Amino acid sequence: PAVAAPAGGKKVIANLFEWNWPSVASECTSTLGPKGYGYVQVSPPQEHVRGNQWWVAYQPVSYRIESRKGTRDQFRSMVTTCQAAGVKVIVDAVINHMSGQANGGTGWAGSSYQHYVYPGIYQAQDFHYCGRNGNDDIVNYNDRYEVQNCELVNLADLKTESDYVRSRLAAYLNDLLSLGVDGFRLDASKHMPAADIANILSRLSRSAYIVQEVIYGAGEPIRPEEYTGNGDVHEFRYGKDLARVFRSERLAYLRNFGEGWGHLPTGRASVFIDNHDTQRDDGGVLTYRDRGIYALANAFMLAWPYGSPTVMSSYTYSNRDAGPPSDGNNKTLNTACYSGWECEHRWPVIANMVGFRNATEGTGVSNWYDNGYQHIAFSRTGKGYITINDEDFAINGRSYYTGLPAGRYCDVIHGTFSANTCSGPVITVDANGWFTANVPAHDAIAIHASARL
Ligand code: ARE
Repeated sequence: PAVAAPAGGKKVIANLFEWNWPSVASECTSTLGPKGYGYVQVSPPQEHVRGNQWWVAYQPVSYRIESRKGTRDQFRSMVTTCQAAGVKVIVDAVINHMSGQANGGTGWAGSSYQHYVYPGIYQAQDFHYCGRNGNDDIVNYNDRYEVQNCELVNLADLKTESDYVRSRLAAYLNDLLSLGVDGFRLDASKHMPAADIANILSRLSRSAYIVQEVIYGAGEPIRPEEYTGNGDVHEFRYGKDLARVFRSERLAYLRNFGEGWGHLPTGRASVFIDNHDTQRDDGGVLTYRDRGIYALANAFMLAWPYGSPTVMSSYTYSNRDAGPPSDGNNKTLNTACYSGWECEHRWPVIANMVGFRNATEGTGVSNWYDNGYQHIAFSRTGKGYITINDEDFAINGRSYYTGLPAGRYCDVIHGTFSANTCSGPVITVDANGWFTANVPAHDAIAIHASARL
């Protein structure tokens, strides 16, 4: 059985895309745990085709937990270390398909394979051959049969309606559960009927957090809502809409962002500013390249009570296919933040706003303010307050009504709160719940109950 939303008070997910297992483990201890991240999402851990492109991970050739990111033992020890640091582990699970290379070969861990033959695992009879488009590839996303029975970019498409395939996929997920993982991102969920996923999940040995990748496409027959019975679903409209608001519309429009914009129900939506696909393939979204505006968009996401937020953490790339920093054998190197790796989850604004999210969990929005354009502010009732000024000019000397208890609060956008001290400016809320401050252009101020001096 699946659980719908990340459980517990710490729900923010850090997606350490393509990090190797030893680096994930040390990040859990040094940063993710201390900063209050509840989960880390890791890239696909199973054996995959060889190559230096990042996307080799999305072409399984066996379910051995051995990849360019590390061995089974390293994976197991990473899970243990993260959990000891209070961080749960979500695995990107590729269960819709196997490899897509026309020719066979030897996988990362030495397993031999051919397209449609994975010895001891799957044979030709375990795949769909949709009989369309000359090469069985998906062309028309407006055709449900084609999307769920043809091949996504030539990837051998598993017959998820078959009992054998379902049991094999459940065995893979159960193996990961036996290594201690807490949840799964189900890759390419749109390409599997929701009922097939439900059947596979019914075979899990214990409950797990589930988030499904079903990209909303205008007019497409397969809709994200079909999958909410299985768990959370990525809400791709969130990052696209938010980018448009920041780039060319008005922050004032955000007062009903989320369900009010036709997005998924808040209790089922997994949200992010960008992910590993949209940062490459979707020119509109905000990414690490947008620097300060990207940080502000993440601050809004973490402050706004809609969905379960994931903070993306990227490696630096200049061409779409390039893999992460690796050695001569394509083994992923240990992460070096700010040198080949962007480490957005460590950016002070983003990392400190995780604490804001945790401190305000379960509270609603009140005291909304906007100037009609790019300056907004709101309370998370009784627990926190944020004002974002994305105007090209500073807004000085304005007073804000927070409704918070009187006190001295750390401005976590400009300072880090630890051991009862604030490394940045302190905001004083008066006995009536007001404070007065200057907010520079394209900047913000945020205060919350867990960072009060
Ligand atoms: C690579 C090569 C291909 C080659 C293939 C097989 O690029 O040329 O044919 O290998 O040899 C990733 C990469 C792919 C890569 C693949 C396998 O992005 O480039 O192919 O791994 O190595 C659709 C799906 C959605 C999917 C996106 C990318 O619905 O599920 O396409 N996203 C996930 C992952 C990807 C991953 C895969 C799935 C495959 O997040 O990283 O691919 O495991 C509209 C529709 C969307 C559609 C979108 C793009 O918006 O609404 O549903 O998304 O168009 O087509």
